[in-house]
Amino acid sequence: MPSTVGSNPQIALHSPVCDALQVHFQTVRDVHMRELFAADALRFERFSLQTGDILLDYSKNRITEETMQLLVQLAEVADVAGWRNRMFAGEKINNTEGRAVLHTALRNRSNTPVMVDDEDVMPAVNKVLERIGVFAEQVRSGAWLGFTGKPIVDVVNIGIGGSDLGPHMVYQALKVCRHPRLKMHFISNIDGAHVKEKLETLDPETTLFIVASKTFTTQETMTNAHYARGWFLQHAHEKAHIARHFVAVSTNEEAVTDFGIDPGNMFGFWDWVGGRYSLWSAIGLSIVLAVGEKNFLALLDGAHAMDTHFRDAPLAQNMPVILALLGVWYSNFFGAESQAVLPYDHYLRSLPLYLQQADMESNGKSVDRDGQVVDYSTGPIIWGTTGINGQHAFYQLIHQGTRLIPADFIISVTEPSGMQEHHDILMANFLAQTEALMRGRTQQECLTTGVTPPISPKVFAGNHPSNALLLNELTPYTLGMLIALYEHKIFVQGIIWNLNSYDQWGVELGKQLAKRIQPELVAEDSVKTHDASTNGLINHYRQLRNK
Ligand code: G6Q
Repeated sequence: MPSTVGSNPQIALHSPVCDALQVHFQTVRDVHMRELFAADALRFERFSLQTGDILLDYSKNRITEETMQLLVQLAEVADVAGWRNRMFAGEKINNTEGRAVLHTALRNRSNTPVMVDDEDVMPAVNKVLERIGVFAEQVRSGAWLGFTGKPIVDVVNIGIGGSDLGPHMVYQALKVCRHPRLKMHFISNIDGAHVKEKLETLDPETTLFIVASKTFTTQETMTNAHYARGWFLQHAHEKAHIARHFVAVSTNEEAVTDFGIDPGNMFGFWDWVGGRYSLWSAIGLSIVLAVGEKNFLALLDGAHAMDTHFRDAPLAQNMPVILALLGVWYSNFFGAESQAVLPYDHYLRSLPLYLQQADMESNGKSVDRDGQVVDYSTGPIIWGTTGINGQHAFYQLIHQGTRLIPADFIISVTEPSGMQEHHDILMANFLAQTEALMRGRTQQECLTTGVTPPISPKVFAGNHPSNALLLNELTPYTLGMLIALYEHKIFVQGIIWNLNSYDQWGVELGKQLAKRIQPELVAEDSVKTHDASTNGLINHYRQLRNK
């Protein structure tokens, strides 16, 4: 909970508005949403918002108008609008790395100049986009031929983290737009089983590899890329053939050249694109290959529409801001520790995984942007899966467990497979769950609806908050809007928590330690340089490995 002891009033969660929210919280915490709905026939109209093709219903939250007013004041105290403008303007808001944060420039479809170090980045953004479009068209049309003169059939994206999760999620989501011949594969894991099993299914004559790595030094990606290169050369023999089968997406031209990829087959991006915000850049090459340039541009258009909404709408009617404030309300006042993401859409099944990285790597921090240890909760644990499967697995705990778990329910109104009856059942479940979470079931209702004894385990407290996000249809455009919505939600929460959401030192430490440990696994002598646990495990592995 927020504390005002030793507080810094510049920080939103130490401000008088936060104290006012704390007082207000005491008046709201025990109010049941049933009462709020009973008292206000217009609650849906009051607490829902449409932007473009996305409807957000946030009326099933434990809020009143006063709650939202105070939360908006919290956003004002944090200067969300000022930081937002600084981000869009290319200021170096990633202070620990001295970088601008400009994934919005990658989808700046209105092409207004965006300046970094006195240079407009838009011409370079557009140039790479154009090169990607030309290359993708060659591969898609069948004009780009492999070393034996056959068109490409399989494309393997080798990347990890931000260079994998976004393109993979979007590829799944846009299945209906996919090219009929090209099949994408995503190799991320350093577990040899992943790359080996995948390559066994592929034909080197018709396979194209995209080595996707911002730094081009990530151990997992480079190890898998070298393995793939070796596998390819076993069949193709001539190094000159690599040019037809390996392309790179990176910011590191030197390392790409050292790997043996022609810089002409490299698609660049910039240090102001964070890994987990990079699917809009050349990292999205696998998406363009799969769904074509037109659909990729529609994805960018959708994200740009959300950027425009986020930049221009007043805070109280701003979808990312509202989602962010609700998250802060539950994290910092109700003490909720996690946030469920529940897509009722088979094609969005990887969205929770994608958002896990986007959110938890951005806001999973306990030192603020001024270097101070925070005394309040920051980023929540993000988890979830497709809602309909979750209903038959973990929803029990959300309904009747002891924890408060706010949940985002996501569905599209139109469904593409022509299976309307299936979709109606899906929609009915979507609605039933949000209603059940909100209403619960009283003892009296159990008695009057013929629930058999014992009654008490069948009583549901209800009052569990949820947001419902309805997309008119899952298209490249609405998907772009949806992803950008969450990106900006994460941004707003980072500002309220006074975090730098754009570095990831927690990721770096593990990378460094693994490099140190790797040679120790094959060391002659017993390893003694770590703590007893790590030494014990290393030595256990050494002994068994050497057998
Ligand atoms: C994302 C993170 C991390 C990164 C991977 C891959 O924001 O920084 O997930 O994307 O570690 O890094 P490379 O693209 O440099 O290989």
